[in-house]
Amino acid sequence: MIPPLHLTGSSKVLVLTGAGVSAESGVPTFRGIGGLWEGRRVEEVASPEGFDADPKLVWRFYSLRREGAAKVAPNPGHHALARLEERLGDRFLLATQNVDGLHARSGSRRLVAIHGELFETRCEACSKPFHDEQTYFDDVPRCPTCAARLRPNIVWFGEMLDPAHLSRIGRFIETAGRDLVFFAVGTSGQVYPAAGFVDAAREVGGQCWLVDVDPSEAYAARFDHVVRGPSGSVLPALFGV
Ligand code: BV8
Ligand code: ZN
Repeated sequence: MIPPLHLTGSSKVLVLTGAGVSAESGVPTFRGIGGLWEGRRVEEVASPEGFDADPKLVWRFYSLRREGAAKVAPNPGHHALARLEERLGDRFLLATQNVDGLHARSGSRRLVAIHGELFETRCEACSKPFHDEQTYFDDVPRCPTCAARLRPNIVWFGEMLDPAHLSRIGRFIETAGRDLVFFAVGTSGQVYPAAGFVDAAREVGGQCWLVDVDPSEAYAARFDHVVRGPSGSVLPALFGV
């Protein structure tokens, strides 16, 4: 039973999504794979140390994910978020931890990809990120300008998130104040700083909702409402879109 969501004309909605929102599209979640990939902890592979230790292995990890992500499509949960954005306009903001590009493909525009983009590559030294759907299984690609290594444009464990992203989210929370309705959807709330957004939302008096098929206890305890279920069916019903 989904409690009716009551949005007023002044409600401002901030949504944080995690791997769970792409699960129904067929993208495996981190918790689903037990946090492991080919027997290694994802935190090790997705890190600057991991890239320095074995850049070919890390490019293999992201090349396989590029192949996987290219074969999947947005699900009704992604579409519901794009429709809610259409309805609310600048009273809506979506921060995603996902790098699979599915929110943009479903039409989301007021979107902050706080952990980077799987289909973007950048030079370690000089270049701005560029759209790149290529896979690199044989050797580590080099920058044509300065010959430094090319890397996925992903925020790895131990790396800073883009300060511009964080301040955009912080400003949204501050200006919303008590009008804020915060949703975390399909995330286990283990990775910071994203896992701390709910605390910032509570600070300003916002109402906090968690949507998850199997919410993690510790994270759920920080929310006013917990809706247990798959985002693909919960979000369209909850948002009435
Ligand atoms: C930072 C890109 C520091 C990679 C990702 C030691 C050393 C260094 C840092 C740290 C450290 N200890 C702690 C830290 C901080 C660290 C952190 O939080 N670590 C955790 C593990 C404790 N954070 C960082 O490193 C961040 N940077 O802190 O910088 C710093 C400070 C100053 C100066 C310099 C540096 C950077 C974090 C970003 C890491 N990059 N992604 C890639 O994707 O390859 S994180 C990656 O894992 C994802 O992006 C995502 O964020 C995270 C996985 O989390 P979820 O999305 O929640 O997925 P999960 O599988 O866990 O959960 C899915 C949920 O969905 C489940 O609850 C499930 O029940 C639910 N679900 C499933 N199906 C459905 C569903 N729900 C609804 N419907 C369904 N159908
Ligand atoms: Zn370069």
